[in-house]
Amino acid sequence: MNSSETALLDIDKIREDFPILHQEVNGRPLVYFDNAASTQKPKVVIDAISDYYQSINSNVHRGVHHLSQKATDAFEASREKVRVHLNAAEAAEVLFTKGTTDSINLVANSLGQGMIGEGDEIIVSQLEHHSNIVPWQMLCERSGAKLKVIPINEKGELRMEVYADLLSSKTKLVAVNHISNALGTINPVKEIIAMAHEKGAMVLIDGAQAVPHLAVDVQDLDADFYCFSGHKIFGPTGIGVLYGKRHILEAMPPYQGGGEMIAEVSFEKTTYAGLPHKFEAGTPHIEGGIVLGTAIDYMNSIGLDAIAAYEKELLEYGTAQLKAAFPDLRIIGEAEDKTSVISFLIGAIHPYDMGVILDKLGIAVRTGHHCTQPIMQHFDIPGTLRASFAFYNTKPEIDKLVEALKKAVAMLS
Ligand code: 7TS
Repeated sequence: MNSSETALLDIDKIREDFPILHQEVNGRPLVYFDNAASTQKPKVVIDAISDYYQSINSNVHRGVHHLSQKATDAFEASREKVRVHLNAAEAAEVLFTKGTTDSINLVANSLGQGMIGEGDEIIVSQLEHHSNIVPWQMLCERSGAKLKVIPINEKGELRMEVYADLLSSKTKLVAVNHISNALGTINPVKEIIAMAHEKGAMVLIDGAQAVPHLAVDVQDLDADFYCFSGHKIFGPTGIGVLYGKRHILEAMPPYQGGGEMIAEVSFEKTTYAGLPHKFEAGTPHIEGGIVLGTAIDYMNSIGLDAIAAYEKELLEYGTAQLKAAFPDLRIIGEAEDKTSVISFLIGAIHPYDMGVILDKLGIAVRTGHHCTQPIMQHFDIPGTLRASFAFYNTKPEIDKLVEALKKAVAMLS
């Protein structure tokens, strides 16, 4: 077993699947630690995009001809793959969207047409990405509903006792993430959902950071809505998923009008298509939808349990190495239950300055507020340096990060 191989996964073999990883940046081998922002794509995914255009490219759902039927079959087969992956009860509950942001906006806009109004309350948390805050603020502005916020503790965990107090018969919807992109905190979403349901509220789970790292079962969670983005699970950009329970989606008015989402159109009256098409107006991202299925197959070929176990190893190793190397290290987000994200600061050095030097040394990390300004406000910091690991990352890469940080600290102190 060589240095980058573990008992769990053959990392060298996995890395061969990702062509982009084998390049130099500023004369150094690339170390890609910005996986929470977007993951790299395996060759099977890249090839599947090209195969689509070389063999079956055609518009879906409308044509009687051979190519259209092929494309439609592949698109719908992929919807079924997503259904299985999330353990949804039926494929019609799986809507293709542009991504997590689009999924949340769909729900907010649709519920805003009469299903949430004056006097109602929506609960989000302080751990949310802006895309799970702003659409709800906009809905509140339009509808007169009120936004309530679950605060966090010093470890970056949700304060569940405050959540219990915020819930009431006025709560119509709770919208929280499964895993925080900025801190890696894994939230107790099953408990959050059960508590909301006791008050008769619906729950939307933003799973953008969960689906890349762990197995999700929407029926076991009893989530009313669950969403994620293709580009964060080793698939294409511009495609994502909104899962919703059938009876709720059926009660919701359509979000956008156009082709595909109708049953019959006349100037007197238009009737809408059934699920999932009611929420998929216009030509969808066809190859994105199809290749999302390829990405899911790829993740499953490695194994979600093995991925989670190996990433935990990376998280523990990275945390220990950083702590050992820098006495004035401050890790932001030390939840008991977290994924492979390390957000940190060293001394008084600005994260941006450090990020620029790391880039010169071939290391890609994210610096800033990570679209989670309320978290930064809580910790009273401008932002963090964030290293986020995927299963193709290695311990020797973490060693390189530590060495590069030592150089950066020497230059900037
Ligand atoms: N929710 C969470 C928890 C996220 O991490 C992100 C993106 C989004 C929603 C929005 O996803 P999108 O695909 O619709 O853009 N997170 C990040 C990040 O951490 N750095 O860049 C994007």
